[in-house]
Amino acid sequence: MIDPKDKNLPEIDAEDPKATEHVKVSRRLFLGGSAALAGVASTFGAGMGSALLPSTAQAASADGMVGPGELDEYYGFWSGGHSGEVRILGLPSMRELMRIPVFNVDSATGWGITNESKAILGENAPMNGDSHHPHMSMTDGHYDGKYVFINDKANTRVARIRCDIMKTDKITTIPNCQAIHGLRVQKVPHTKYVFANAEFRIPHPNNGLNMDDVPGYYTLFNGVDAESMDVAWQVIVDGNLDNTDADYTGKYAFSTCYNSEGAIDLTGSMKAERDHLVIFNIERIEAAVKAGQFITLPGSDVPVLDGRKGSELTRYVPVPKNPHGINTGPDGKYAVANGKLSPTVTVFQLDKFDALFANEIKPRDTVVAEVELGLGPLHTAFDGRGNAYTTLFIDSQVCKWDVEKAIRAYNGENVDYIVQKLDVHYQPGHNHTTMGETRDADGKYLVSLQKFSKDRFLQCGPLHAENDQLIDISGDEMKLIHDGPTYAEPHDCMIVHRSKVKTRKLYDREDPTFAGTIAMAKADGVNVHTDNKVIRDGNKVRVYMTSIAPSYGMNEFTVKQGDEVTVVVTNLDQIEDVTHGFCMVNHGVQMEISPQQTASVTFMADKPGVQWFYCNWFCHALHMEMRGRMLVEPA
Ligand code: CUK
Ligand code: CUA
Ligand code: CA
Repeated sequence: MIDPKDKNLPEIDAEDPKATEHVKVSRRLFLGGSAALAGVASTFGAGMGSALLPSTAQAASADGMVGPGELDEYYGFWSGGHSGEVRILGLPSMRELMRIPVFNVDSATGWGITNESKAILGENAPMNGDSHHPHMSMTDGHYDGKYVFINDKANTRVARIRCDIMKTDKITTIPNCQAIHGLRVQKVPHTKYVFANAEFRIPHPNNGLNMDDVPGYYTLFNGVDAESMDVAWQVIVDGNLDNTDADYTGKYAFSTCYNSEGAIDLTGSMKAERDHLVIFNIERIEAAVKAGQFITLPGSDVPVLDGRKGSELTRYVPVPKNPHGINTGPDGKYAVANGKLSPTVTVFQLDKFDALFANEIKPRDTVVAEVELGLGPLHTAFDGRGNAYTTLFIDSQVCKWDVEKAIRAYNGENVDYIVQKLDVHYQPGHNHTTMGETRDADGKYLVSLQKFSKDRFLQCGPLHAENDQLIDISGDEMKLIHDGPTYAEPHDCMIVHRSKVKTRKLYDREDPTFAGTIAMAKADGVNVHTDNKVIRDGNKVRVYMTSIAPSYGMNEFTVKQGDEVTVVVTNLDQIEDVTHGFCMVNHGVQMEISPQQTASVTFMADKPGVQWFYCNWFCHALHMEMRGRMLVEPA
């Protein structure tokens, strides 16, 4: 029997050239390991093994091609838009490696179905979501591989994904707000805060008694504590909030606003020639919280500070027109606001913000360039060599431009700051460069995320895939090298060198995601590593079983009709990639149980008779045979 304390698990480093051999050996042992099944398993297993395993674990070749069995150089974290999930792609292959359910229900893994996921989502959590902005935690402006944070615009939430297991581990609903849109992390000294913009202005209190007081509506800028995931503070702003980013000193965060007009309709929100960028002074916000200079709003005890015009916590810089993305360059000198309804980008010099808050200069003095690029600038990325890449939504182009030259041109010099325009297909939103939102921008690849694919792929009915294009930016010229169809609008992505991410191959038996379930088992006197037991507690029945390919530790269990049944499965397999499942047929429940994981699900035994359960993750030559009976005695 496996000792749960045994940490001597086959941890394999993908960078280790011996890794593949090691995995192969483990798999051969596993598939041929049972004497009784050796014939079937080894025949079937050999084929399965060679199909699943790369013959070499080499890195991508320099031309951007990644052959079968070769590993990508970068992890790309993609938002899944209104699918509510996050996806991991490998770059440069653009292969989809994994999906991480976050603000959605996932049948494959049981996210939203298992007790462990419900504990993270909350009992009555909404089951839809709209994720936009995935961003990794940083230390001193470098990705630290710990967490990825993502917003849910649909239900005003912020979630955290643990990168060691690539699963969501915390979800926070932001109070007093509607629609969290922009999200970025504090880059320096480390990600203490996740900055989250609430987009829609609402009355406060929103009790139905003041709905016509439109000028009295407001929205909030939120600082979420990255470790506890509690909302640390909220700041009331003028206008609304769209996107956000932070600087490389840790002192400032800033957000674009497209509705400085405070309008409640489209025409109204396009009236003004300029909206604004709000700059938030983090030190002053923290000091004000400490000094108790805040209010609370009904229904939460989060400190709420007033950052409207005239406040010492904020500054408002006029920016043309309905600006959208705001992006800090990797050298920390500039941030670029993208004009959307103006053909311009606005370049802010970040070291002028101190003087602005000291009232030594005027807000617009922080602007060092405001130059024309083309129609519909939405987002900007950087290559670390002084170039910026801005998506032009209406022109369907990426515009590469030289930031220093743009500043000189803005100052009257006759220089051409536009380096190249490349057609993309079609209507780009976000774009992202490899490591481009950190100090480590390496200028290798640019991903441009298009809202429309039109004629680029085989048709699949009226609903079209989006089109994510990969562009080689390592040379002087941008070169389009790949089209990648994606589902449900990945607004944003971020691209991390694989050296920054260390994921586990097997679960740690002490993993906090199932600590609650283990505690429940202990209270029932059950050791989940050794026991296969049924515990009755009134009309609640808890069924504890182990699993080792290709069988559960229990062939059958008996309950009474009307019982509430909780099935807890612990996967004792120690071999990488041998995930089991548990599905109770006709009961709407199934789940993933990866190696060394414990997972549980609760359902009503409402139908009498024989009810079969089975393993729904292909785990073995005898995977089909991995099944059992729930015997339900009629009421
Ligand atoms: S937003 Cu969608 S293209 Cu939500 Cu970052 Cu700009
Ligand atoms: Cu266990 Cu399939
Ligand atoms: Ca506007």
